[in-house]
Amino acid sequence: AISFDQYYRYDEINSYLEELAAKYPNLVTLESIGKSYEGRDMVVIKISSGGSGTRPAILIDGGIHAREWIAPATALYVINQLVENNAANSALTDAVDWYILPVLNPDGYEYSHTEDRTWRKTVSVTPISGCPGVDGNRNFGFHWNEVGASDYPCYEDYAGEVAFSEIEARNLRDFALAHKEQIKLYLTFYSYGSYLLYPWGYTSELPPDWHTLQELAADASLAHLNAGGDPFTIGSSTNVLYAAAGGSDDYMKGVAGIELSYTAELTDTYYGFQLPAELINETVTRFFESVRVFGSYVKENF
Ligand code: 0X9
Repeated sequence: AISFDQYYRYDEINSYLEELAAKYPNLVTLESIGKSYEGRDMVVIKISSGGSGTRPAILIDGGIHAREWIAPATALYVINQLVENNAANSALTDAVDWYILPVLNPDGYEYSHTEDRTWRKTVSVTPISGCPGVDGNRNFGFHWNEVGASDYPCYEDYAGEVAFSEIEARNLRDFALAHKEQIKLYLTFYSYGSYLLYPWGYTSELPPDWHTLQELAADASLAHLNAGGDPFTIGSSTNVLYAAAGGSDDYMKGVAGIELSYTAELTDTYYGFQLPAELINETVTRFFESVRVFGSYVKENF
């Protein structure tokens, strides 16, 4: 059985998803959205109690940055709760569908386990030998490479030679565009620093519906606080963190037209990227209370 006191390898995560699909065929289906650069299947789990694809949906991913291990762990916990604890959480699945991709950068995730714990980027070949990898969250094609990104392959925030140079970003893009009518909220997991961010990351200007984005984030943050978690710093990426274009969050709102788009920077700053495994459980259970708030909002408003 799965537990939340350890970090899992990519194969273990996918085995768990397969186990769920076999055990809960009425609730769970798996879809490979394509292969990663090194040929790993990128698996989205769809959690749906019915409705033939007509219900509003939430798209969640984690782990575009390899070293941010708490991100896939949190996505996995959301899956675990929606599926294996569905009796208690059925209100979240009775009118909303969930698409969850726990590891958006599987090659980098594995590399961070086997070679370099601090790896952030993908692992693709770049024009400079010895400097592989693109920052996946600078690679999306909306105001690409305008600010907070680098042209130099050796840098951590290298945007890539062109927008969507990375197959992982293209796979997520294509999946999101194929389901854009259905998806009402996008939530992407990162660490660290306890932020709940909404667009834009490419400009300090705010989207016209920023008030809705802000209020929903405040509700989600309050639920996290009430569960014993830290309050999140809430605001647009540019205004409360830094300007950085080419993020998946901006793309989902700006191009895919998904109204509600959030980046969650999980955990405080003390341990940085290397959150000890003993702290996974409290981190994911607290954040699940925020996920509940997002789920109820989509259920009630779409
Ligand atoms: O820089 C990032 O990609 C994210 N922070 S992290 O330290 N985990 O790498 C924040 C991304 C916020 N969204 C956009 N700038 N679009």
